[in-house]
Amino acid sequence: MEESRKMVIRADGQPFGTDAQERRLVGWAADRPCRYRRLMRWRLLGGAIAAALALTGCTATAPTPTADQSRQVPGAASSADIPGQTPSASNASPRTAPDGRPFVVKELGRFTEPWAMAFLPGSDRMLITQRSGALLLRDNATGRSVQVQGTPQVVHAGQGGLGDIVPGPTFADDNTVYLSWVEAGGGDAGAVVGRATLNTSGDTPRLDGLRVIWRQEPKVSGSGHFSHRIAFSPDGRYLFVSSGERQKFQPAQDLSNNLGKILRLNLDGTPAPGNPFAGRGGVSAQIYSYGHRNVLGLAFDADGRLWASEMGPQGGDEINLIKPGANYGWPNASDGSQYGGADIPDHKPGDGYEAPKVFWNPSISPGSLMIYSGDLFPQWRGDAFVGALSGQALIRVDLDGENATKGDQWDMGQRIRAVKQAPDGSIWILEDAPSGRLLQLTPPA
Ligand SMILES: [Ca+2]
Repeated sequence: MEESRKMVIRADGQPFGTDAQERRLVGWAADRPCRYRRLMRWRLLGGAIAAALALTGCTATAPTPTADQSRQVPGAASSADIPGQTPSASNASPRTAPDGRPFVVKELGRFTEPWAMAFLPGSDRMLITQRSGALLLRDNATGRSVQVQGTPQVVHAGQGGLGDIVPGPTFADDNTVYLSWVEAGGGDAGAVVGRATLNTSGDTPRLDGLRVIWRQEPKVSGSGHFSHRIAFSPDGRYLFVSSGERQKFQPAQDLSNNLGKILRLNLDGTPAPGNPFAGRGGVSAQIYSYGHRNVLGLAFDADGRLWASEMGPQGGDEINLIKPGANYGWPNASDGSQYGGADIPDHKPGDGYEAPKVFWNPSISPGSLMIYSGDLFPQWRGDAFVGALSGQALIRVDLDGENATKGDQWDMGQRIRAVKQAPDGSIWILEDAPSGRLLQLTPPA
């Protein structure tokens, strides 16, 4: 059975429990405060894309560690800790629920190893990916989900499979969606991004005209650190993709490939004009920032700055402000250490690497990033929310201009894979589990 297999075998083939990274809840107080760096405000093309940010990683010569997968905690979800209240939904005062949290949690459904979700503009529907390759269209009015046909064949192994799903900037006009997955090639694997038209006119929804528009180059062995998160610039002109270093370390510092990078592309997947290494040609022209390890969260703030969450090695998980052309240090600098404890130089001023705005040690394993702009929780407007995998938590990060500081960390009792803001301002999260819950967070009544 596929599900039970994944509960006991890690991406690297090792059974769970043998890796020091397999952490449970991480104590907030144990974390050191983040360090700040002076940042230059970056304006690009009339300010449409204002900033970039990134993540840092570090290196490790130790043979194992997939930060993501190795931190997995086996076990199906339990709903025992979920208050049954139905949210009131309109009041924004920061009241607390009986359990002390400033939100109540409602279970909306369960999905098999869900990875990403996307609310579809102009409708009461959403798309949810399951890592094994299924794409589901959920009617949020009825709670009913149907499988979308025409999805790509994916390599479902390790951390790989079907990944992100995002409606394109022109979705309201043309139903274009962008998705990422892992494909095989030459005995190796690599992430790709494709786009297609979501056709819901018939009885069965389907993707029409699916075409791959971007690939990780080169494909390499292994099944970790694909990243393959998708985000669009606020002006809708550019496609940003995070591309993990595939647990190969040094590619992140090598500008001749697109691993360990954040890419800035046109909507058709070609390199966007004005990228910092455009003069080098080839895939180098895609690169926006580099020195990344495993960026699983990308989000623009209201002022157009790009923030990213990056999975570090042992410790050293990061929130970064992404700036074009900047080097975020992996595998040469990290506030964490190698698996097994070997040192990696910490970020320090003058080392040539962008330091994180916030870092966690021990790890919380950031698997997603969302910046809140809704009405239901007005006290959190402009703040970032991180879904923590090994941390089994929802984490709030205060954003203030180009600075960030740790806010709240709420124990959710399960690995959190995805965090999104719904059109009504409620916060929806997906658990990372063989039977992962879709949860809705709303203010207490
Ligand atoms: Ca270090």
